[in-house]
Amino acid sequence: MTPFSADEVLARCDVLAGISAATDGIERAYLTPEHARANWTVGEWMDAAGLDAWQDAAGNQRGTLAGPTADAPILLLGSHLDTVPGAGRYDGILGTLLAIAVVGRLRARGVELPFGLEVIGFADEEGTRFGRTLLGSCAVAGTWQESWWGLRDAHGTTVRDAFIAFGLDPARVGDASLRGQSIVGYLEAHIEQGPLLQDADRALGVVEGIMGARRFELQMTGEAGHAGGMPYGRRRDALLGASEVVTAVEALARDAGAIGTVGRLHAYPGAMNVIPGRVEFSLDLRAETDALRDRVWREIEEAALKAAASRNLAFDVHELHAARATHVAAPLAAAVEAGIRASGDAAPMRLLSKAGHDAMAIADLCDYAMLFIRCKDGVSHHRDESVRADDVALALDAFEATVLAVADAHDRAHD
Ligand code: HGY
Ligand code: MN
Ligand code: MN
Repeated sequence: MTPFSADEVLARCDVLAGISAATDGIERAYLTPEHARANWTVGEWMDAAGLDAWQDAAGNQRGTLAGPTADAPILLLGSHLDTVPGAGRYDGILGTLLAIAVVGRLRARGVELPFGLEVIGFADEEGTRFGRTLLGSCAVAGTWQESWWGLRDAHGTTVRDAFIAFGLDPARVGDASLRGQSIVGYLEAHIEQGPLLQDADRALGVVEGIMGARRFELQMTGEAGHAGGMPYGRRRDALLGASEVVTAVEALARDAGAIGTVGRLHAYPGAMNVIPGRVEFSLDLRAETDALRDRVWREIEEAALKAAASRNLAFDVHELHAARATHVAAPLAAAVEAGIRASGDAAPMRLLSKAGHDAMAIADLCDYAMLFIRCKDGVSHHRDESVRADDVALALDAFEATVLAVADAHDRAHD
């Protein structure tokens, strides 16, 4: 197989797909044995591309290529290596492996850049294990929060204990941060996770910005009771209250042009002949602006309190995650556009990302831009995620040309 080719990138996606805690779709969560194996494997590929591979203090897999001088700035490239449960093989993974291949190609051609390069395979973008997303990229951005040490996974293990079990020292998490360093920007390639490129018959697109998101754990509490004996008028059925919220989420978000999803719901005690006394459920809420997202949340909360009051239930809210809507930096987006043009598309399509990305955390550290790659029927967060090999070849050309365009712009600015 040709080194640093699209075929090699795709074969590596297949290799990583085999590093999974589950067999029905891929599952690779933060600070697990699968995470360690993926980092090790990707580290080998980083080394082969000429990068110095290392794992940082938050478990991100990084590869560094020194710049022309000791004080040269660095351009960051990357995406994430963790997955949702039941994942496909390209979300995050493809962008990380494209970045490594681009570095390999530039080195093989002896290209000299005016900055150093760092490829980062972020360790926790999805928030699969601890609920709070973007832990890896926040560590790199220097925005790690002390309160996250106490977050627990489904088995009650805290982030702190998981760090120690993984061989990381919680006291050193700050070492992962790039704050204070001279950084040119961050570039991320990612599958679109929506159908717009396919519908427009485009292989690639340039991202304009990323929707703001909030995630909540919600709870309705009523009273468990006998499914036969307890008359309707005296029931305090928490699942009926939660169900009203689930449908209100769709109606309110849809009307407002936002997106709301209840992806998880557990009723307790969870028996066929017991009225559900308590329900825990999640809410993922996204919108183009933070103001819109926050307005829709207030409407959802109001609807939930109303449903709770009418059924004599208690409604509780725990916010797990909030990420502001961000916009790409125009000069870096222009480089992505130039990259796509160099790959043969004279008028690149622009899109807003409805999916979250490490770039939204890295936006607190430096400018960013993103390249989107068509995925079949927009399917993602599903085992059937699929990309075309010719699209990946175009993405590789475009991403390499993007780095060269950033270098040109950097040279022009510093001449
Ligand atoms: O959920 C998201 O938007 C991302 O795929 N983590
Ligand atoms: Mn994802
Ligand atoms: Mn992703």
